[in-house]
Amino acid sequence: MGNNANNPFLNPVPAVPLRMSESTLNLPTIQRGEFPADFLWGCSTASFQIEGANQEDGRGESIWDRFCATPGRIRDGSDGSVACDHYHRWPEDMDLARHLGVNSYRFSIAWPRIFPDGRGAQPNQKGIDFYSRLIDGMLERGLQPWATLYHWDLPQALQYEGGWANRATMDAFVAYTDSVTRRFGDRVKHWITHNEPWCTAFLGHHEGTHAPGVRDFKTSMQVCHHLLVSHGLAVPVVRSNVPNAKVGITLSLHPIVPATDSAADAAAAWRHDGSRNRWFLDPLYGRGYPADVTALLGRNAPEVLEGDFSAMATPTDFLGVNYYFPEVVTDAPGVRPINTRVIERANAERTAFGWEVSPDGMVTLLDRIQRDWNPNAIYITENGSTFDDVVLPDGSVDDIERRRYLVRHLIAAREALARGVALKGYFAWSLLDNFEWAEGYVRRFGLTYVDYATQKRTLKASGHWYARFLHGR
Ligand code: IFM
Repeated sequence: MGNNANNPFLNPVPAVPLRMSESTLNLPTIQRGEFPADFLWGCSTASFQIEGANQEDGRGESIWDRFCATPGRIRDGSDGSVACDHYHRWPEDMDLARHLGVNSYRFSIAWPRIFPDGRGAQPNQKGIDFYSRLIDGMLERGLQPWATLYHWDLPQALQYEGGWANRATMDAFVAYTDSVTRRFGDRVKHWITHNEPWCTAFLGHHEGTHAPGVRDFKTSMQVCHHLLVSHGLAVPVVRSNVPNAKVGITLSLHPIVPATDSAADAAAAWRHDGSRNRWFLDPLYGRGYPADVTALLGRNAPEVLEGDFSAMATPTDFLGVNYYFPEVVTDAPGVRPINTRVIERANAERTAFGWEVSPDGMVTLLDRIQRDWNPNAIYITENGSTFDDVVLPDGSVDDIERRRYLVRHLIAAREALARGVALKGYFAWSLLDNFEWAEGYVRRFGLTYVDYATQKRTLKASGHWYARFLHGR
């Protein structure tokens, strides 16, 4: 176990006096006991966002290292070279997770630590050793490991060959999957192939605001296709290497709301839903791409080879849903690619990112997923918020808004269960403040405040609340 001696908030779970009482905050009450006994409680992170040590122990360069090194790409000019220094401080971080009372922990494996050049006959042993220690550390603390295979840090060597636009990257992904599931499958039973392929495809290859910074719509559609096919190709590999495996994919999904009652906005909302939600869920659940969206795409539709649709539809054990916000959509003729525009609903509550806060939207979304695609099991694999945290003179962080956000979304989860959604677990994003991609370290999503100058971790009031909730107080 890590060194707990200097960790004032560890052991026992503190009855921290809150600066504002729950009644002052007008928070509805919710208790862990209102959820099924086998409901999974967790928190999530991702390799590039927390690990640092990007040149240590043979790790290869990733597309995000390259992207960060390109001037103007990251808002505060930062990079992931140190991040939360989790590569060295992971025991302390796993102690934190255990302290919260979660029974599962979602992390991702950095492909360039395993195959520095993207592929090879043998994996990098030091990379394997790191994750092996980390996984053992989780198990020692009673945390069920949930591993994501791809959370955006593609080896740069593969990008030189075209990255996800090249079908050969799918084969490299399957080989990497084979390698890590052979080595960790004795201890890790829960595997997520991809995290949020929409972001990799469209932020990375259409808008160019994420690595690798490509701006070409047709390419983004092909990348999206290869991500979904590679998911399907990886699933049987996981199953063959991992006894009793549970495999799924995590999507970023949104309830889509028409801006007005007009028929034009309703049609726009349906088109937008097609590109955001149905484009992913339909092929994963065996229906191929939605015909209305394919028609709209015209020459930008991806090239689909024989066998791709059946690969994409490989049955999974669960669907991971990352829920953050609804999208309000208006008809916008001439706005490429599908004549829609996302607008901001007047007077809506928002996080510091500008994302609308809508716990009801989570209920609507989960209900709709269950009705339209009927997954065996759904896990909220991410849900969380960023606000401008202030460290008070006594060193504490009283993040009232994040606490409210968390409570209200857990109430939404309870409501979804009551409506019959097969919701099996909830992972808060994130255990720690971390590197928020193009926003650098400006945005903080953690239940734990990280002082990046000293690497000191301080549980925020939201984290204290989650711990009390999970410990049944
Ligand atoms: O930080 C990200 C995470 O990597 C993917 N899902 C959304 C989070 C917040 O933007």
